[in-house]
Amino acid sequence: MEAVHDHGHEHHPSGIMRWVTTTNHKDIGTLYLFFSLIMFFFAGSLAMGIRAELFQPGLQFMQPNTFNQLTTMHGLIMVFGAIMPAFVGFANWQVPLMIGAPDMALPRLNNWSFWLLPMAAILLVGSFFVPGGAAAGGWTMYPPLFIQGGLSGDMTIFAVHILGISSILGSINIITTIMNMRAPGMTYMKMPLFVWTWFITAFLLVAVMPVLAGAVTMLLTDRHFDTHFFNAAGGGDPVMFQHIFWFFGHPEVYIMILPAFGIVSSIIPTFARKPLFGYASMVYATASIAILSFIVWAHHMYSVGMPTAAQLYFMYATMLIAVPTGVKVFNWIATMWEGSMTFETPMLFAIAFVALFTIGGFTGIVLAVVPVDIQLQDTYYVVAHFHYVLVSGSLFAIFAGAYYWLPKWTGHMYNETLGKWHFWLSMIGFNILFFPQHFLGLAGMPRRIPDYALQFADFNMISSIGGFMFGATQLLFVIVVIKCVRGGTKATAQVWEGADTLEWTIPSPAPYHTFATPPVIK
Ligand code: CU1
Repeated sequence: MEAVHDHGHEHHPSGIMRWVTTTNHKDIGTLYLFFSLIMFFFAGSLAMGIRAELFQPGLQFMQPNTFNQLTTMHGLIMVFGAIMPAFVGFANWQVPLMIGAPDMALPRLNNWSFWLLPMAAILLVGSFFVPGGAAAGGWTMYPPLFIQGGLSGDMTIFAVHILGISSILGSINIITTIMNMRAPGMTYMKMPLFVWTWFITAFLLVAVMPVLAGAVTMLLTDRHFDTHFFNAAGGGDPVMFQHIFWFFGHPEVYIMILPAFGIVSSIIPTFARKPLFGYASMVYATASIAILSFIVWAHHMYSVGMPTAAQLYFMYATMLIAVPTGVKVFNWIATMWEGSMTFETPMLFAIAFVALFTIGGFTGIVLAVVPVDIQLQDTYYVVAHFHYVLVSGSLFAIFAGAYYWLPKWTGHMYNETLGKWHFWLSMIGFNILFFPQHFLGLAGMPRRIPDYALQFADFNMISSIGGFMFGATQLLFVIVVIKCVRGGTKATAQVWEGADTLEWTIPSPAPYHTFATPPVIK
């Protein structure tokens, strides 16, 4: 019998070929996470350029067109290159472990999903260096501006196509894995919340990435074959692009936040030493947010001249999202309530997430109000709003998850002192950077301009100082990761005192024996 099964040694490529040919979900997760980190620093350095230009009025050390390209590329690369791949990296590492699967359902497709990304990144980053300037249209790629220009716009469009293919393939893999490869006994309502949030996110991606692909394909044919989809002179309608783009764009916001909810819902119970409060309501709230995200898109375009009835509809529908989101915030607070909390770096980032993401949520409700939005649209208030959602929301959750799972991924504890410095400097730098932008927006400072009137000078300088502080602080994170990968204290199987070894596959809510102190049932 032995001989029958002896196929000799399997061939395992080493060096770079290991990473090119890998089908292992952990390897691919690592690839996604490192790719995301590189893109984060590239897009972040563009933001440093933006804050340098806006440090004082009248500086103008770059061409206005270059400044516009910085905002476009900063947005596109952060969204598609940094935030989304980071969450896919978390999914690759954690989803199979959490549901007790040996790997992803489609390992070769998984490899291809990742390796499409560097190709898209080369196109996207390369579009920056070719003649054109069409990429100055902003990350939303609105016509008519985006219809003009040369090669750079085509490269951006093609990059978006490839990124979309990568996202769709990755999502099919995640859905297939979760539906088919759960360990016996792992019913849907026992899955850890991180798995649930990614399950729902994957459906959002499959639904809306083709919509974006359609929108940019129509842009492409408008650019080259005069199809006039969005050209009013040829009978087309530029507003139609905005409708199609935001039908993708609003669910995209939730694609970048639902996995963050899942990460935070994993971390808070561990460091509060209590099971997650309201597990089922968390699942239903996530699903409600996902469904509502499809029917609110035109809140991004109140000023295009929609009828009042449509404006009212989109206003009330948008406000409705605050209900399931509020359920989540209260559940996180209830989880911490009377818990025996400790404040290691993952917990600090998770708590900051709950506090600061909620500020971004509140300003979202402010902006949902039609007459308010008509005043504030295209001002820095909007910039402040979505950076509270995406930086102190998505990014802080990514940091929280990275610190939480680094010991699991590398086998070593990270340096807690450096982690805490990273957290506090990020927390302070972030708020100095973005809080004053609310005031700038309320005072009427428009977004996407390379210069501004004198009355905006003070808050811009404060914002830029916060920006440089926040940017420089992120180098600490790289040091933490490198030190952790290379060595350090061996991580125990338990890792965190609040969670036992079963933490990686336990159903959520966890059975009582998962926690150091059993919860008191009153
Ligand atoms: Cu939206």
